[in-house]
Amino acid sequence: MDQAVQVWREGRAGRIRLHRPKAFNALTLAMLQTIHAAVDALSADADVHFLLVDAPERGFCAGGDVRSIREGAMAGDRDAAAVFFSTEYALNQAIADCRKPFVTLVDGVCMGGGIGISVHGSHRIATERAMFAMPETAIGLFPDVGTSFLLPRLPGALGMYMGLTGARMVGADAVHAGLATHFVQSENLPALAAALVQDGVAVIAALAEPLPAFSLAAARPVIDTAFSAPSVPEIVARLEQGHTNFAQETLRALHQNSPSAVHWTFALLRAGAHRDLAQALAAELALAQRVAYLPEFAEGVRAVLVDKDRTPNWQPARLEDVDPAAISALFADTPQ
Ligand code: QUE
Repeated sequence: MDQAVQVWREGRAGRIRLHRPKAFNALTLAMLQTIHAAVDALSADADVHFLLVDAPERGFCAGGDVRSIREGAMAGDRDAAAVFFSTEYALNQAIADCRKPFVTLVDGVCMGGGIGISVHGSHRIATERAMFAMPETAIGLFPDVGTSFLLPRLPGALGMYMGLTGARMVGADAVHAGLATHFVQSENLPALAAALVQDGVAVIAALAEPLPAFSLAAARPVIDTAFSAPSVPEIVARLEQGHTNFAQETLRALHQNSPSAVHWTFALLRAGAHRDLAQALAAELALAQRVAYLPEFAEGVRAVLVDKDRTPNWQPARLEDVDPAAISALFADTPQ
């Protein structure tokens, strides 16, 4: 068994613990396979009332093992992306289909693949240290793991805002945004976990704490106006008219990400509003098999995770220079 994932039964809980601390629990192919087998086995175990996923040493999970996908793609392995992403998305669907309560304790970074392990479950408990984000446009990829279904269903235009900019939802903001379902202080998480194991998921509602205000409440009008625009240039135009500090910071964030990735993410999230989860995952898989072999993805992972210079050489370098026909062509073999 894969040592980066621990699986055991405890009281009423079927427990799954992520344990690859040196990489912020980024999900390897072997981890995905182990988690999926555990979800199947615990779901079928009559003594297990609910599943409980946590990662106490590292908060939660930084994403997928995109470094190894990049290496596979650069080595000419035509199946690298298909094998990894089809395994990951099948797990996301299995979590959504799980007939028992599926509880995640998020006490730190929860990005990309980590969101795919949490948001499709029934109970997502965030502490003030929880940090939810879909930052894939920063590495020349796109929001996947079913978030092309999820993000369009968040309040207002928060999902398009998160998907294009990579904006983080910290602590209670994750609950306001619809990513998490309950909030507790980090110091109370061990007591909540102990009560959960002993008494089951009813304790979550009893021990959840009052929700602090949404830190983005004042920015919602700007977010909703700009990110509901019918095109990327129109989003930029509306932010430029915004003049607030928030609008200017959002523009800066948008311009740091891969311009091509911003465009293909916009198209994916627009279409995702009309898909169910299975259709969204199928569309993501088709797109991932294209995007993982583009220079943009290799360059983004290089700049953020390999060389860590955070100065990617995007091509084209500006949003207005992205060719709409090149973006459309990426969706040529996307189902529905
Ligand atoms: C976008 C991403 C990821 C990211 C950063 C982004 C991602 C991912 C990691 C990551 C972080 C720390 C690690 C690691 C991976 O960072 O998917 O192995 O130690 O896994 O901007 O999509």
